[in-house]
This record gives sequence, C-alpha cells and structure tokens, in this order.
Amino acid sequence: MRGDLSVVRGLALAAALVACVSAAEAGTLDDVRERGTLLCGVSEGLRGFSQLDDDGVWRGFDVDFCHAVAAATLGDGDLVEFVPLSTSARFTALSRGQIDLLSRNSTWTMSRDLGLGLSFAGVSYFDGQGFLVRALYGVTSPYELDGVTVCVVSGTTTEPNAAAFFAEAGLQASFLRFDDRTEARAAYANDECDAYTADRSALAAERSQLDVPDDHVVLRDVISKEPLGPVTRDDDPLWTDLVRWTLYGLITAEEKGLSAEEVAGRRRWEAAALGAPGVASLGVSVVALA
Ligand SMILES: N[C@@H](CCC(=O)N[C@@H](CS)C(=O)NCC(=O)O)C(=O)O
Repeated sequence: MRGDLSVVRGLALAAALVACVSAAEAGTLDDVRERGTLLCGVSEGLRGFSQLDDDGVWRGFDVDFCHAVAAATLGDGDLVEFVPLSTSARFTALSRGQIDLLSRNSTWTMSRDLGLGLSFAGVSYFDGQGFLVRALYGVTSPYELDGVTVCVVSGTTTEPNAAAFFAEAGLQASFLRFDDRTEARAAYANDECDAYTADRSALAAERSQLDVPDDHVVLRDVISKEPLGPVTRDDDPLWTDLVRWTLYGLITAEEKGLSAEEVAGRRRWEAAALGAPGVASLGVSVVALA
C-alpha cells in the first residue's frame, strides 16, 4: 500500500497547492511550516489503514494520506509526526489543536460536520457497516441475527447504526461495548458475543487477525454508508482546501495512472527543458493533467 500511495511523495500538485495557499493567510499551514512537521492523527492500529510495522514505521492508507499532506505543505512526505488516537479521543484532539489533521477511518456524518466545528475535506474511502460471524453458524444475512449479542466499539457511528438496523428489522439484539478495537476482537474471539459489527474494511482487518480467519465470515449485507475521509477544523478553510485538493490530486493521479516515478521523470525532463526545476514548473505539469 505504501508503494501504491508513494505516488504521494512525487505528487507535484502538492507544490502547486502550497504556492497558491501561501499567498493568503493560512494559520494551520503557518503552524505546520514553523514546526517543520505535520501532526497527523491516525488510529491506534487498524491493519491496512494505520499500523506500526515491525520496524516501528507507520503504514497504511490513512498514514499515506498524512505523507501526502506533508509533501504538499512541507515538500517532504516524511515530515509527519503520527498521533495515534482512540475513537473517542480523535475529534477532541483535532478541536483542541493537538493535531493538524485527522486521517483516521472517520465517517463524514451531518452531526459531526455541523456539530463539532470540524470539516470533512472529502471522501477517501467509501465504506459501509457489516457483521462478522462464525462460519459454523451458517448465517448468510444479518436478518438472521435475532437475539444475538453484538460486540461493538463505542464512540463510533457503528452502534447507533446497528441499533437502528435491528429495530427496523424487528430483531432483538444486545450490545457489548468496548473502548478499544483489540478488546472487542478479543471478546468476539472468546465467544462473548455472537457477532462483531464495524465498518466492513475494519472487519476484514480484524478477521485477518483472528487465529483461524477462515472460521469467520464478513456477511455481504451492508447496513450503512460510511464515507471515510480526512478531517480538519472549521476555522481554517484554506487548510481544509489544501487537504481537500491534496486528496483530489491523489485521486486524479490514480485515475491517470500517474506514479511517483513518472512524476520524478517529468520533473527531470522539465528541469532539462527549462533549465531549472521548481515549484512553478511542477505546478504547470499538474494543472495540465487536471
Ligand atoms: N467509521 C466509523 C468507525 C471508526 C472507528 O473508530 N472504528 C474502530 C473500530 S474497528 C476503529 O477503527 N478502531 C481503531 C483503533 O482501535 O485504533 C466512525 O467514524 O465512527
């Protein structure tokens, strides 16, 4: 995944964005530049999204987005300080300015957007909520889950969604709530609950960490929309724009099949053609792609 998104590092759009934003006042951008690092909030460990590898390096989709924003703001994707945050701490940490950006499998909801003084810069991953159950039950749909106990992580969109689902379906269910995903997984593995509900991407990650993943299935039904994306504070729209256009730049680059190597090649070509490399010429390249 790091390889895929290493497009981030070469992404010339970053430079063009910064060139535009720096002409105006940009509080968070100034803070980031003054500090020399981006403080990026990520999950405490969710395989595929943000996880420390054996060498103590953060890896994953959300982590790579932090690298992209660091490239956009500081010209070096490595200048990131990762701040692992629990589900319940993530938005407060952002509001209090403990981080510059939250890149942590967070669902864009109306109540968060309007009620927390936060902005969602866009959607980086379209997720949806599902259920993980033991294969031996032979269950194929959540509509068969009557009278079950369900493990869930609190402080998420997950429990209210599941409660609404069971109520609408006329099914009985009780919840075992956990602050921490690893505790929820352990409880599920210990048979303390019949099902584990979360975003389906997270369920796939959790399933892969069970002793025998094949003994468990993620049901196909999706009971909610979970548009996940990076989050910023409402009070700095220029910073939000920068984050948003970094995201759009990555999406566009992927659409165009543009890799870091290609960007580097183009950069070398431009340097040779124009006599000097630089932000301005890189900006032209990317604008031409849009
Ligand atoms: N997308 C949902 C759920 C996000 C969430 O935090 N899920 C938990 C449960 S899998 C998680 O990712 N935990 C990661 C961790 O414990 O660090 C939301 O924004 O509320």
